[in-house]
Parts: sequence; structure tokens; C-alpha cells
Amino acid sequence: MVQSSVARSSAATAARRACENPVMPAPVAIPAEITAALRGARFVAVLTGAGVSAESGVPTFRDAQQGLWARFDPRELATPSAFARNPKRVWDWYAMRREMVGGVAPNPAHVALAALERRVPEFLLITQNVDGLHQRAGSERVTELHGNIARVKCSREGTPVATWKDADDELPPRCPACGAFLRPDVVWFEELLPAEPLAKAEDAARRCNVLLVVGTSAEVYPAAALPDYARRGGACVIEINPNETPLTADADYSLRGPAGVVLPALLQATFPAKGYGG
Ligand code: BJW
Repeated sequence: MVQSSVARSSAATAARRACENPVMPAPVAIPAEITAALRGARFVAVLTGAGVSAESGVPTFRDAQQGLWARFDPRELATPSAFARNPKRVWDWYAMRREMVGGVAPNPAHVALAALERRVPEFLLITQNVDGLHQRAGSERVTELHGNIARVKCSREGTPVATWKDADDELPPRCPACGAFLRPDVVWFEELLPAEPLAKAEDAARRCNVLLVVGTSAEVYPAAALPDYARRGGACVIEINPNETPLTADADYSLRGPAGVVLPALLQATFPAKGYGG
């Protein structure tokens, strides 16, 4: 873990103080300390994971062993070695997910986060998701840590490729420039995250006054290190997840419940208005 060099600002101190008495209320009962922290924050950052899209019908990686994805193990498929072993299998898995994502809509959690962005002076939404649902809900300040499933690139040179055709039953389509297989523009295990989005995310985690951590198992690094950066920088860290995670013990608050229920309630309690999607 990296020690933050950012001094605690007065806004961060106020946010931190507002978080000093952790309580674990029912999912939609939002403690006053949390609304105070959000209202007083100059900079709010949000880290999201697959759970934020679950209520849109996109299976999380943990759920992926059920239903439609039962034949696939994401830990086996989201790796460069899986692609090297069986490129067509990996290509098809992403093609199936691309189609699925195209057929679903943002849910109240995405809508509430887009509304939050418009309510605070400085904001960054850091997502591990590759589904583009935050942008479709209207979020603008988004940094994608693990790429985007809608994009495709050359597996040899990394060049983005705008259009492609699935012409072969046995193999993925090929790069028009060099003939290598095309692959999804996402980050697999053992691959480096894109430098600029990661730097933006780390900077936001260190400087924010409040970090919301929504719908992630908080197990995949380097994203899983961001809450620690935020805490060391003096931010109030609030987890929203129906289940406990490795972060829970260190978070200032854990709001237990689905993001599509908790986030609209959080917005409504903090900045009362209509249209938070709940
Ligand atoms: C709800 C809900 C509802 C359900 N509402 N919530 C130790 C230290 C540092 C690094 C490592 C380490 N050991 C190993 C590593 C390396 C590795 C890693 O972290 N492995 C861990 C398993 C330990 N990391 C990497 O390899 C990364 N690269 C890297 O570190 O480079 C340096 C390096 C190079 C070489 C060797 C070693 C290091 C790259 C990570 C890339 C991850 N890629 C994927 C696939 C993306 C493309 C795709 O979509 O297919 O990213 S894997 C998968 O995990 C995906 C996700 O973004 C990511 C995180 O998962 P997420 O989002 O948290 O989903 P789930 O399913 O795990 O959890 C869902 C949560 O939602 C649950 O908590 C539910 O309770 C909750 N939920 N319904 C709210 N309604």
C-alpha cells in the first residue's frame, strides 16, 4: 500500500469528523453523518464494480457460474493465456457479453451516480466495469480501469479497430493491418491497467473527501487498493454492497443492500429532489 502525501484539507477533515461514529443501519436508513459528509465534500470519488450493473441483468463475476454463463469461468477466460490457448472461445464469450450489454439498460444505481456528479463541486467515477452503462446513464466524468467491451483492438499491436466481421467459425477476426487476431479492448489478469485512467483514479482516491465503493468484491488489484489510498488521505470511505467484502472492516460505513435501492435513497437523503431513479 502507498502512503498518501496529501495533507488533510479542511473539507477532508470535516468529512472525516462526520464519519467518526460508524453505525450499521438498515439498507435505506441513511445515517445523518453520511449525508453530512457528502454535503460537506468538495471532491467525491466513486469506485464501482460488477454489482452496480447486477440490477440491469448483467451477471457479476461471482454470479457468473450460474444461468447463461454457467459454462464459462471468468477467471479462466479473462487471461492472456486463455486467449492464447483458445482464442475463439474467449472471443465468443466477449461477443456474447457484448450483445447482452447492448440489450440491457442502466438501472437506478447508474442514474443516481449520474445525478450525484451534478451535485458536487469535484467528482470522478472510477469503474472496473467494461459495460459502458455509467456513460449511458449520463455520467460524464468516468475513468474506465479495465477497458470497454464495446471496443476491439489488435492482439499484437494494441491498435484500436473500429469495425470487424466474424467470418470464420473456428477463429476470431483478424487485424486489417497485421493479420493478428482481434481481441476485446479490456484488461485481463496479469495485464497492466491503462496508465492514464489508473493515474487519474489514484490521484482522485488520494485527494477526495468521500469515496463511495459500490458493488465490488474489492479483491482485484490495483483497483482494490484505492479505498486504502482514500483512507490514508483522510477521506470518508462508504461501502455499498449487499455482502461483506475484505474492505468492510476498514470502511467508515457499510450500507448493506442493492446499489439500485441504496444509492437513490442516499441521494434523496443528501440532496432532496425528484428523479434519482429509485
Ligand atoms: C452487488 C449487487 C448489487 C452483487 N448491488 N453490489 C496482489 C497484489 C496486487 C496484484 C495482485 C496480487 N495478486 C494477484 C494480483 C494480480 C491480479 C489480482 O488482483 N488478482 C486478484 C484475484 C488477487 N491483478 C491483475 O492481474 C491486474 N493487473 C495487474 O496487477 O498488473 C500488474 C501485474 C502484472 C503481472 C503479474 C501480476 C501483476 C489486472 C486485473 C484485471 C481484472 N480484469 C477483469 C476482467 C475485465 C474484462 C472483463 O469484464 O471480462 O476485471 S477480472 C474481473 O474482476 C473484472 C472486474 O472488473 C474485476 C473486479 O470484479 P468486481 O467488479 O469486484 O466483481 P465481482 O463479481 O468480483 O463482485 C461483485 C460484487 O458485487 C460482490 O461483492 C457482490 O456482493 C456485489 N453485488 N449484487 C451492489 N445489486
